[in-house]
Amino acid sequence: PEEAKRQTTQHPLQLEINGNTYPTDSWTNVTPRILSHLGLNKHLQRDHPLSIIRQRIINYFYGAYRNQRGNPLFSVYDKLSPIVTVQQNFDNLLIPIDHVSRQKSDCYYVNREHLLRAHTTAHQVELISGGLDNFLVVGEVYRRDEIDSTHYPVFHQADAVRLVTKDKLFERNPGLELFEETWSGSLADPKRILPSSKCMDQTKQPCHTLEAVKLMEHEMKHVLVGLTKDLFGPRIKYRWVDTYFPFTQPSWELEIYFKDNWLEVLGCGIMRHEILQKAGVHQSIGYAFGVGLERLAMILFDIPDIRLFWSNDSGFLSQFSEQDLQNLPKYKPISHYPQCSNDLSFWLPANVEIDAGFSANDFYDLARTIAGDVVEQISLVDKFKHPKTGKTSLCFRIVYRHMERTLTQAEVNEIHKHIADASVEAFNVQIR
Ligand code: FA5
Ligand code: MG
Repeated sequence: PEEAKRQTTQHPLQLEINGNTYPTDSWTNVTPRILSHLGLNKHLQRDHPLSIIRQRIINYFYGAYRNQRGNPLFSVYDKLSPIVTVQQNFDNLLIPIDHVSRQKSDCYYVNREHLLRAHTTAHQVELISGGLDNFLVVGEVYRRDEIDSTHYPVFHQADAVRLVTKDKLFERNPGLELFEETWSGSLADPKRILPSSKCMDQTKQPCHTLEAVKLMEHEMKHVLVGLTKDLFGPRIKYRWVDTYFPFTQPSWELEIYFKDNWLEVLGCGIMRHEILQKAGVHQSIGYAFGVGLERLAMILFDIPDIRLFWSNDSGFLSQFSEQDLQNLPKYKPISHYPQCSNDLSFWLPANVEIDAGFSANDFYDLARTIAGDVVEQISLVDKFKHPKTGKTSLCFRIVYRHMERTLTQAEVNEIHKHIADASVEAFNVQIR
């Protein structure tokens, strides 16, 4: 009975995640529901709006920064495991030991050492230590939060880091320096994580020269405004707001005017030099930013509710396509009445094949003509050629949904039968 009670009221003694075993402890607060999001990779799912946003951001950076040979400067990491250490998520980024973002009430902890990353910035130091100087990290992040139209406990971020050396930054002004002459080169021990000073300080870090910081700030803001205009068009209304992050100084947020409100879409700043030093970089200055993909996608596609990004409803998913990334349609609200899906299989006449005597579009038109708007979506789910007769068989999945009420299965069956009959009539097919 003790064991049964422990299992229902507490966590198991250990958690098995992605093939790794983690002992649980008093910090463990991940739930099976939250863990079920691991590996869903919505940002990599073909035609998903988050994947479209990911590709638009990556393509923009590929275009904005090229090396002398014309190749993209940035590399992309979009499959890193979301299970990170407290050191990666907080300590490495100089997040004060008493910072609210570390609390159990704000994060999903696997145990006192490991958590589901609360931001993609968690990977910054390991990638810089590995020698990278221009990179993007894309992935889902986990934060304990309410579930409403703009908040969901799992959402996606893209983080970027760009490091530049003195020679590169001052190409046109040789002789200028990145670091103040008076600066000794040593900073407070980055391993000592101090309690927060809780103040927003927009002045430059003491180690940097003003010229270096101003040039980096200018380049970063220019690129981020460029991204914003690439996504939302040249007339988009935006503003920069001073802010505080423990890992950047100075720091800003970019807000975009959307539906009569200013919506914060990203945080950014000049990277704290202690972080670079700890990662083995001593002769560069860097900028970094982190952007929320859902926020961008909601603006870009006019998606009203953040929960829709997790929907498997084909009425939602079928509206987006990565065929033409530059020409993206606005989202059309789907009704909330349930879907009903019926398959229709038939043999094409002898010697007729798809795109040779029969076109799927003709079938779609016919179905629409017969059934009207209760047809939400049709897809060709199977096609094969009979080895003996040489005839082609097609199977179409038709998803029905009424905009104003729940359709009964009997009603759907009747409409479906009409479509089948009309297909026999129009295309001389044989229903299977
Ligand atoms: C961060 O997460 C920082 N790591 C960003 C950063 C990176 C700053 C590198 C400087 C350098 P913040 O918590 O503000 O910052 O989140 C960044 C973005 O994620 C927000 O601007 C917003 O677009 C998105 N975001 C934050 N919380 C949510 C949420 N609950 N739901 C949806 N999107 C969110
Ligand atoms: Mg913020």
